[in-house]
This record gives sequence, structure tokens and C-alpha cells, in this order.
Amino acid sequence: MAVSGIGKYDPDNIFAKILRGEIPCKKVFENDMVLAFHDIAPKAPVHVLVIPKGPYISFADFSQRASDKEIVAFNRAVGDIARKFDLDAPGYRLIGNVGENAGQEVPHFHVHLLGGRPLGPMLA
Ligand code: DGP
Repeated sequence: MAVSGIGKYDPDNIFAKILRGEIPCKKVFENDMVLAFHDIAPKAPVHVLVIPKGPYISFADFSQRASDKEIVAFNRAVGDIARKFDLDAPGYRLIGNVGENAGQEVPHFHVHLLGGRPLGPMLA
């Protein structure tokens, strides 16, 4: 079910549990501010979720409350992960669902990094 992209952070959401190590994930990247892992239901050969470690519900929340350092670290990590999967030349897609209209399901900000095949028009 879709969630709101703003409001109070729920510390029991699934990605908070992954961050606390209570639920396993297939990790592809980690530093002090960012974690990335494979999506449980991949929509492409590469489908990685990149999340900040801080408690942000969505991009709407992250872009307002995160520090410049967190925002830079997050963006840098997304680019580094794409390079790690050799996606720069063939290309890739970044998706960030915010709130109900976008169908956001997990109320912890995350970017989907998709690649490894032609992805087609986004608004198909
Ligand atoms: P969104 O609709 O943008 O909130 O996408 C949430 C994504 O999270 C969706 O593609 C499936 C993925 N997901 C949900 N639960 C888990 C989980 O427990 N582990 C992993 N790795 N991914 C999950």
C-alpha cells in the first residue's frame, strides 16, 4: 500500500530494520551515511536500492532536512554504485517515488537504480 512522503518517520519500516541488521539484505555498497542493496523484486538485471542511513521518509523529507554532507554523500554513492555495475556507458535509470501518487511503498527515502537492459520509455 502506498505511503505518505511526509510526516513522522516510522522507525519500524522495513528499511529501518535492514539498517539495524534485523532483516538481511544483499548489500552492494555501504559507508557511514549510505547503504545500497539489491531490490527483493528486481525489475531489471541491475535493480539496486540506495538509501541514506538517516531517518528520512522520502525525497521531499530528505531534500529539506538532510545536511549538505548527507546530500553530497548520497549523490556520490549513487554515481559510484552505477559505475561499480559498469552502467555509465550503457546507461541507467534513477527513480525516487515520493508519496501516494507515486506509489511509494516503503517510508524510508530510497532511489531505485535500474540498468543492465534497455529500459524503454519511462512513462509507458
Ligand atoms: P517503492 O515503491 O519506491 O517504495 O519501492 C520499494 C521497493 O522496496 C520495492 O521495489 C520492493 C523493495 N522491497 C520491499 N521490501 C524489501 C525487503 O525486505 N528487502 C529488499 N531488498 N527490498 C524490499
